[in-house]
Amino acid sequence: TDSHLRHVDSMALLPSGAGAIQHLNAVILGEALASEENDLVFPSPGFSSQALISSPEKYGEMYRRSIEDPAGFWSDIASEFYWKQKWGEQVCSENFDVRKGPVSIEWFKGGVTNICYNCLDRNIEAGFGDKVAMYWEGNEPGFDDKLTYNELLDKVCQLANYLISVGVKKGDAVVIYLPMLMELPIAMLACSRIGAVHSVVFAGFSAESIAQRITDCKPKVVITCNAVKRGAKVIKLKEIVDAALTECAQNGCPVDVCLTYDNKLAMDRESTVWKDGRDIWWQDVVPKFPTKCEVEWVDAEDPLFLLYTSGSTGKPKGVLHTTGGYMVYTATTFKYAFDYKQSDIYWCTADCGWITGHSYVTYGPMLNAASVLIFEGAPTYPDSGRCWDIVDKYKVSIFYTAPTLVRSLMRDGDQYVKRYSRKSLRVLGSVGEPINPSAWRWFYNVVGDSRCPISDTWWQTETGGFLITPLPGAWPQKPGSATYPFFGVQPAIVDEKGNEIEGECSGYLCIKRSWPGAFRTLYGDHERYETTYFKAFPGYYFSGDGCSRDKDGYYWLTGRVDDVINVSGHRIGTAEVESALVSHPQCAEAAVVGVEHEVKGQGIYAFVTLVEGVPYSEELRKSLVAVVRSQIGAFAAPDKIHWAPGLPKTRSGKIMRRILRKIASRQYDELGDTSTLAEPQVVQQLIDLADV
Ligand code: 6R9
Repeated sequence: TDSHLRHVDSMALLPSGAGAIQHLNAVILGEALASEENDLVFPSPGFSSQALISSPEKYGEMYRRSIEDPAGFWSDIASEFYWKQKWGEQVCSENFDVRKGPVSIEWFKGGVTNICYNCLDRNIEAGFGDKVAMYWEGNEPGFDDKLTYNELLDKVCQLANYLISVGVKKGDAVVIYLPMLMELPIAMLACSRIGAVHSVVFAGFSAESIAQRITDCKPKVVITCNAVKRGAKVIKLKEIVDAALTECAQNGCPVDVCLTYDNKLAMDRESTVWKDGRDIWWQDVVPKFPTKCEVEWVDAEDPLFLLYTSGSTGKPKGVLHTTGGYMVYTATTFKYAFDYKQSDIYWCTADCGWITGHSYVTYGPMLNAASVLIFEGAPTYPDSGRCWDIVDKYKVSIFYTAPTLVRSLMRDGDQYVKRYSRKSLRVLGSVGEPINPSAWRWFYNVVGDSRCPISDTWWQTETGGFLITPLPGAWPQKPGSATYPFFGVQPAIVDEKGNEIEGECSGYLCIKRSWPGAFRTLYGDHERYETTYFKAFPGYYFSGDGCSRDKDGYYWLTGRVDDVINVSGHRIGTAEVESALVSHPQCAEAAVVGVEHEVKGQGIYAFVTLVEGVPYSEELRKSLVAVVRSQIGAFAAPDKIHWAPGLPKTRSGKIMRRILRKIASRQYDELGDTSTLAEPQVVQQLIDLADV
């Protein structure tokens, strides 16, 4: 039997426990303040009674079916979407076990559909044509826009027709490098409409990073804009793309077309760098195309998009998601984890350059015909009250963000929050990294006025959608815990040897069976897919995260256990930063570790040794930081450069990161055994130079 099923059964008893009754009473008496002593935070009876999943029993029933009969469970849900042709006999076929052959995952194979059709045409047919699909709030307060589902479909079709006209066909890659304009989801949907595979590159990545991704997936077309304003700063995106395209052309990977949106609010056309024959203004061509475009029907297992993410080696991985399973999974997780109702106004602060913006700005919400807010700007511009100003302006009811923003707003003070009513808020969400209990409580008590459940959703680029998440209204929350697995998800905590551990325990978080939204491969490198995710613990998908499970069966994510750092919810491979640093002509060697950071969660701490004879200086420090900015992007810039005459290494030459982590966090009395070091004296040297 499944160990989680047993937890589910015992959870059904939770609200009758003595402590629980006390909490329940507190809720009823209106004293439901989450405090240090209360480790269970109950949804109010009013919330639960209207919730889609209103009790642990209801969850237990659905969860049980999803595990015992996954094919039946997911087919029923999939049938709510439009399929040109239904999938074959087998709803799911999978091999998770490398020992039995190549890893493969297929859902709804043989089914023919289109995700853009399901996001737009299907919803319009169901009567949502005049409903607002997207609200857009610009960087400057007072600049806004919106599109109904009808209008959005027109725009998507025009762009789709343009892409067809320049030769983009089913299966071709299109790279999108855009800020949070409505044109970004429009571009994603236009690609999926014609069966093209989009690869969105976060508009904070450097030219080198774009070039690396272009070289990997070889798009015919790149879509970008001239510039964007973020806060008070203008960022000239086209210049960055231009540098990337020049490099790609030199390396034998030319791009034919660079479609450039003219973002008039940030920059004028005349000063935009331009290459005739390759570059073309979006506004000059796209609006001339018809507003009707036939969809390209694709197999459920045809690729939908590529999204590059960091791993423990230098080269980013192209995570590949396919169409059918991803569609069913993102729509379903969105609906239940946020207790979605047609009257909701939904705002997710993530950028479409990351997976959260794919699954929970674009596809998940639009598959549910939701009204989605897209925000171009910085959340603290012009001041720290901007988010709540926006919440009140649009009557946002579901607000989904990252712990790093919660912590930074918390530090700025309650007065910015209290200035606004926020009474439209109903459900809050958190993603990207573990949310520490004190930030959770501030989010709950101050932002949500102790009324709104928080969905702390644990998932990854690879998983496509939520795997462990609260279902608000179903059960009490514990600040800092992502609570319970979503339908169909079987988590397993394993020890170093790969043995599953039962009950209250901690270890490595794995998943036992596939779920529809799982990624199918790493683009062009299935072997790396198997090695990274399926070989560490054969028979399981290994997430790379540490985790513990408490006596009530709640899951607590504890962070990455590999060489990936999580900075403000962005995954950064230590190896990527190291290789950028050592490309600096005066840097001999670099070792990067993560350190605790008050706002960002983790900060980047880099130890560097210099080329013989080069003196360390403030100027050199700056140029080391600059090299990381230019090779990866500003968000990966090290917080600290620690000059090191030598690095602690084993006799076989391996850098002892364990020791570096302790030095970085100034825990000098916890260095542990240093006797195996080739040169033990370097440790003291490093300590002496810590604050130089
Ligand atoms: C969606 C996303 C994935 C990594 C993941 C984990 C961390 C994300 C979390 C969380 C604790 C949560 N993570 N959500 N840790 N609680 N609710 O962020 O994808 O960028 O691929 O990062 O983020 O460490 O492994 P991605």
